[in-house]
Amino acid sequence: MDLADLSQRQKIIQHLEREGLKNVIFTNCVKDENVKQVIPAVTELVGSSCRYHRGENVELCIMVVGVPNVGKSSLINALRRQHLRKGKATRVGGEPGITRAVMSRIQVCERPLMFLLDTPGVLAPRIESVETGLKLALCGTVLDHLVGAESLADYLLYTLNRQRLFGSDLAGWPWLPRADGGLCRYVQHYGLDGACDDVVTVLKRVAVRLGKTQKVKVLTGTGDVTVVQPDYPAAAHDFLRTFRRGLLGAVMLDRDVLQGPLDP
Ligand SMILES: Nc1nc2c(ncn2[C@@H]2O[C@H](COP(=O)(O)OP(=O)(O)OP(=O)(O)O)[C@@H](O)[C@H]2O)c(=O)[nH]1
Ligand SMILES: [Mg+2]
Repeated sequence: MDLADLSQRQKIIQHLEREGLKNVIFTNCVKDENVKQVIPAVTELVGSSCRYHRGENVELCIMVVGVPNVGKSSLINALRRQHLRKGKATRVGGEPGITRAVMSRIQVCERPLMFLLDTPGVLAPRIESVETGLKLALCGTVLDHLVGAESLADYLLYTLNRQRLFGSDLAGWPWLPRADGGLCRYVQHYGLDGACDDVVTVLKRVAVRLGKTQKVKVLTGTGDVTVVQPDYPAAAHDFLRTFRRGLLGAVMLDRDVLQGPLDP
């Protein structure tokens, strides 16, 4: 909830309900926001399901499932912090594939006695479209080098521009209504002159600003010449990392998927 733009919260919930997903709780597992709502909601759901009456065992054992790198292990650790005042029980990390096997059950609550099973992230065997794949990759569900950091940076720039989240009064397209409320977006963050839809130009500026340049020897007819080139891969990685840390502001990648008119 701290990284996604939830201004269309109701539309998101309606969309998920149409897909058969109910009881949505938006959480921030780093700052433990809304995490306390999870156990009462789960207890209520299990209690009201017919499977609950199978035996006399009162303890609950729940499995946490989801795409890679979405925060499954962080949720388990956050629940332990909140309900048991205990530290980390499962490893978390900023790339997919941190949890590699179904782990032994971890206690997250005393009353009701609840255990959670951490599981490795899973993706659907077939991703419906290239764009869905790019969105998933942008969220770090696959390793960046499998898609290519520069291609991902290009898609990120396209998304930010399409949603008009460039964030500067000097932005190159002043005739478009602003959607970002003046937040610090990529134009300010990297000190650009304005919005730009050419990823090479943006990455060049990012590289120069970060001092990520490399000296390359170029063979010419009159001998070797050393030229300074922007380090495009390093700039692309920085652009992606900055976006994933929320420093370019909250973004809702699935904005185009929501039905009905959007608020400006
Ligand atoms: N900003 C933010 N970052 C989060 C949140 N939850 C988790 N993270 C970060 O997301 C990254 C992935 O978290 P994990 O808990 O390892 O994700 P996972 O789903 O267990 O990942 P796998 O085990 O690889 O499938 C880590 O860098 C976490 O710190 C959140 O609510 N907000
Ligand atoms: Mg994990």
